[in-house]
Amino acid sequence: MASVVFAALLLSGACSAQTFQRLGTCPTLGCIFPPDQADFLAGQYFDIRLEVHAPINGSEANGKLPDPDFTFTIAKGNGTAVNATEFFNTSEPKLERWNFTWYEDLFAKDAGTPSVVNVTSKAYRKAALYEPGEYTATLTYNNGTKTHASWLVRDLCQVRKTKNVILFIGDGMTTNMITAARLIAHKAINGRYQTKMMMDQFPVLGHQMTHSIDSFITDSANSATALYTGHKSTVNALGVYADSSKSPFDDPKIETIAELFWRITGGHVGIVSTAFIADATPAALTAHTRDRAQYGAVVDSFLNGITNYTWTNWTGPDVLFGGGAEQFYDPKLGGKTYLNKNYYTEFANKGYQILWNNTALSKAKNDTKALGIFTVSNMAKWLDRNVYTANLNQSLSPSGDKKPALDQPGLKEMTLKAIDILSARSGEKGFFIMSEAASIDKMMHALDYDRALGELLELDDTIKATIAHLKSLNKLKETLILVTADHGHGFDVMGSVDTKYLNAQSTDRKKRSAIGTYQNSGLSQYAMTGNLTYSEGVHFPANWDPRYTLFSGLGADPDRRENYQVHKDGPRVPAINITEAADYYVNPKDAKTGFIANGTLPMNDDQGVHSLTDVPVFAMGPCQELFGGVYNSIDIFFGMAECLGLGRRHA
Ligand SMILES: *[C@@H]1O[C@H](CO)[C@@H](O)[C@H](O)[C@H]1NC(C)=O
Ligand SMILES: *[C@@H]1O[C@H](CO)[C@@H](O)[C@H](O)[C@H]1NC(C)=O
Ligand SMILES: *[C@@H]1O[C@H](CO)[C@@H](O)[C@H](O)[C@H]1NC(C)=O
Ligand SMILES: *[C@@H]1O[C@H](CO)[C@@H](O)[C@H](O)[C@H]1NC(C)=O
Ligand SMILES: *[C@@H]1O[C@H](CO)[C@@H](O)[C@H](O)[C@H]1NC(C)=O
Ligand SMILES: *[C@@H]1O[C@H](CO)[C@@H](O)[C@H](O)[C@H]1NC(C)=O
Ligand SMILES: *[C@@H]1O[C@H](CO)[C@@H](O)[C@H](O)[C@H]1NC(C)=O
Ligand SMILES: *[C@@H]1O[C@H](CO)[C@@H](O)[C@H](O)[C@H]1NC(C)=O
Ligand SMILES: *[C@@H]1O[C@H](CO)[C@@H](O)[C@H](O)[C@H]1NC(C)=O
Ligand SMILES: *[C@@H]1O[C@H](CO)[C@@H](O)[C@H](O)[C@H]1NC(C)=O
Ligand SMILES: *[C@H]1O[C@@H](CO)[C@H](O)[C@@H](O)[C@@H]1NC(C)=O
Ligand SMILES: CC(=O)N[C@H]1CO[C@H](CO)[C@@H](O)[C@@H]1O
Ligand SMILES: [Zn+2]
Repeated sequence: MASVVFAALLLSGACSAQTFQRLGTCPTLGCIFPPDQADFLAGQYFDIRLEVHAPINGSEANGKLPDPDFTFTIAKGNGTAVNATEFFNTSEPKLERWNFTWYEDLFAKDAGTPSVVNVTSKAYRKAALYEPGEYTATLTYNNGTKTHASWLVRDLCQVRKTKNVILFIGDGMTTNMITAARLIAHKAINGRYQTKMMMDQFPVLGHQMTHSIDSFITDSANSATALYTGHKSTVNALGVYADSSKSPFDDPKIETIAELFWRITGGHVGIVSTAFIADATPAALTAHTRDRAQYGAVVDSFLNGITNYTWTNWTGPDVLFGGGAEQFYDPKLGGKTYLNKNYYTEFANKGYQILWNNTALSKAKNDTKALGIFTVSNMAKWLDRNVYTANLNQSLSPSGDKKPALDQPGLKEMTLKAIDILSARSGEKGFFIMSEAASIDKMMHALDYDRALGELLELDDTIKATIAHLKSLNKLKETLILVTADHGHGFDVMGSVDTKYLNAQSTDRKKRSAIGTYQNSGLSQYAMTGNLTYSEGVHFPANWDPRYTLFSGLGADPDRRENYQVHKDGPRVPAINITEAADYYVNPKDAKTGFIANGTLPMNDDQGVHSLTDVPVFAMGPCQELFGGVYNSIDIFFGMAECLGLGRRHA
């Protein structure tokens, strides 16, 4: 594969390199966003961005100035092409101009020779297509050159079939990780598990493909955009297609499931995550920005909808639970907030109860909107909250007073309370809850597999408790429950490790003899020693530090040292930079008894990376049948939207 790409590169010049792109989804000099192959929900709001590129230097330079007189038409089916301003009954947008630069390949980057592109552009805001069927959008530029985009408005049933949706996202969770979690927390006798994960008991299983629109590996921003809007996008983009302009806020937006659900049906929304709440997976429900790092603006969008832009009648979620206090508290205390405001005050002024710990969460009123922010940064991991509790002793209090955040809820407590509040407040309108186990991904990045699997088991425990709770509230039958992921990480279990033997050896090569594969892998000791009752009833390991651990991991890592033992002092830091440059080496403090394993990642990567694998989708409840089989990440949006009856064939 690599040699084919290289040969093509030699033949056609640097513009076919794929490490860098002039602009993803725009191989020609005329760009239409949404691009070719975009699918829409009938009535879903979206912006259109047109760009005409005039490369000034580099392999594509053609000596032309950017065309200010391009035209844009839309045709429904085989019908006549109509001027877009007429088609959308809007006024002609103003012409914008800018320049941007990019590198054609790594040689150009090393040499510091960027390609400069001069751009003319227009944006049509808040368009919608109501009639199902195919459309052809055509941009005509440079005296007759054309770019066509085929768009499809899917013909979905408009009858609502579910009252509620709960979407669980195990960030970065793969089937391999679920298999490993099952191994350490469920008892098996002679190759037969005696109990199952809750996920294992869902009636419908699907596989979703997670590719980006313009790269085959995705990040969480981009994949959340696909799951929530039905439109694939670019790495780091939240609820927008990425244009080439400098501003991270002017990119063409697409309405999300949360915004649609509220605008169309008046349904109520809850957002729960163990990440800092401005992180991509929660953010993508309301934020629309090219740059997922605009954390302050993301928090503002939870409360006020799209910043400075009238889009829908969004008035904030009923529930917003997670970490990330630094985007809320006063800048005088070190807060990094949007326009230097205190967002606890902003939320309180709009009627939210403000919750800072698990005690307050459990006592919170059910009939009032709630903002629960339980720590600075990401929430504490299950393993630290439940086993290595000394690690909670850090200056992470959500108030910003630099005390420790000792009384943090877990995903389960947050999700169950979200259900109580949304049940009490949404009445006949129903609710949509997104609940994210964020640190499966975060701990996979850190190669801290114990913590990652602990988070996964907490997710499973949360799903189990959610089902029981919905049953007790008599809401299980009217709630579609989906469990899925947004991308994978390279991870699997290939055997076991005799850590006692490994720790006793003095050379790296000898330490590797401690690894047992095939018949020497033996059986899981995580549930078999220690407190059996605990592990059988609750399905977490009884012993996180057995002599025989898992030989786990996979290829794309930084340099690190492996001893295959639980990291008792807190989340793992496998590699650190020891020079002025970001040039990462084995962290001398990590896994001291282990052996050095050189990585394959570029030297400036200090953590593991996402992988290509399809990820599982488990479905239970109304419309569960829409989620079986193999399909694309965007189909999850269309499945949820269809089940909630969100399509609209008239303005
Ligand atoms: C499209 O319509 C607008 C407004 O009527 C007009 O200003 C513009 O010139 C038209 N463009 C084309 C290509 O006809
Ligand atoms: C256009 O017309 C052709 C031939 O009549 C037909 O096969 C095709 O389905 C039509 N396309 C659309 C988008 O209606
Ligand atoms: C593009 O860059 C050129 C030279 O760097 C500058 O002269 C020109 O004004 C820029 N154009 C725009 C629209 O920014
Ligand atoms: C970019 O286009 C503008 C307008 O056509 C022109 O004034 C400017 O010189 C161009 N910049 C370059 C670097 O060619
Ligand atoms: C379009 O054609 C005119 C007349 O031939 C020429 O002056 C102009 O440069 C062309 N513009 C582009 C963008 O090709
Ligand atoms: C919104 O408007 C304010 C005030 O005009 C401005 O300071 C801020 O940068 C804008 N924010 C965004 C995200 O555009
Ligand atoms: C929990 O938060 C409340 C305020 O919401 C505060 O009064 C209480 O002291 C906190 N409890 C703990 C254990 O931090
Ligand atoms: C919230 O609702 C749950 C039932 O779903 C109930 O057990 C709990 O007592 C309620 N809490 C308050 C504060 O009303
Ligand atoms: C085992 O777990 C049970 C249930 O959580 C607990 O009550 C008991 O104290 C535990 N026993 C030991 C020895 O840890
Ligand atoms: C292997 O890792 C060690 C420790 O980080 C480093 O010093 C060494 O340069 C690495 N070797 C290669 C080939 O990258
Ligand atoms: C948006 O708000 C909800 C809740 O108040 C209403 O139910 C919707 O009718 C409203 N939608 C529009 C288009 O105003
Ligand atoms: C890019 C980067 O992070 N560089 C840092 C690497 O570590 C050295 C010393 O610890 C710092 O001085 C650099 O800033
Ligand atoms: Zn990640």
